[in-house]
Amino acid sequence: MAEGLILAARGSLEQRVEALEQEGYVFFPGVLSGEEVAELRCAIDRLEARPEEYDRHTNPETHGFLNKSINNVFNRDSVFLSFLDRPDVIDVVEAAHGPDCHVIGMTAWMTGPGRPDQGIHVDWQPLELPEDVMDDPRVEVPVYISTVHYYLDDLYEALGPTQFIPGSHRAGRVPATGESAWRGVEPRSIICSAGDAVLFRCEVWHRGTANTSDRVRYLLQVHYAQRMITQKFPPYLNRFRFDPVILSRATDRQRRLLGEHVQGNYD
Ligand SMILES: O=C(O)CCC(=O)C(=O)O
Ligand SMILES: [Fe+2]
Repeated sequence: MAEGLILAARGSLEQRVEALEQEGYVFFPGVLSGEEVAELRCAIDRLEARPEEYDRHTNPETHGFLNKSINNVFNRDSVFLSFLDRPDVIDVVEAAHGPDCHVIGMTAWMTGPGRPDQGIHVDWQPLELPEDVMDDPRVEVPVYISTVHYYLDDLYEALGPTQFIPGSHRAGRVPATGESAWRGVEPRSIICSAGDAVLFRCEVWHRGTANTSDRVRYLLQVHYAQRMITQKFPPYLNRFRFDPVILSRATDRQRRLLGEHVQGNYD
């Protein structure tokens, strides 16, 4: 069984940003109340896949397991709006990506029994650098993209927790196929409680693991980036439309995170 990920809560903003930069992830215990977790799970149950928005919904009968992933759920139900800028989490995100950062996606995800292990991967490798360059303490690669996972279950090994290899963003490269450790550090499972969250940078090596339980795992992912990195709101060629009722409920900060920027370079 994989060793558990060290889930140290960091007390200050500086410590949280440092953990994201140095370890590749930062843990936020108890961000959501039990009621919020229950409300989100119900909202996720209600969502229906729209293929033109690149949603997926496969069933055990046809594909061996349930896999429902719905994109940009901030545009589906106003219950998701507050996940654009949860207190504490958003402070770390803005410190890492800059005060003009934005959301590039928000995915609600249900993974059912039979979901297999993912391969160890990075979500994006912004640049590749030789290991000896990465080892030089003067080299600090900016955090270009990060993702926060809001876990909506009490995690245990059989439910298929996410695994991270702490520090592996400093590899300066993507893992080779089948490569399952970096410098002797094995993937560690995030065994946390419903309502906890983890924010991680895109180049940390990680994976989702097999669901060998008889239950469905519920997860909300929010993806953030520096403003210069494009938002991913399909359907493309300007066919994505914000829901006017939901948008009318968004705060100024939430609107900026959704892309309402002041004019800048290239605008
Ligand atoms: O399912 C998970 O816990 C992680 C998923 C993931 O890393 C991905 O799909 O890129
Ligand atoms: Fe991933």
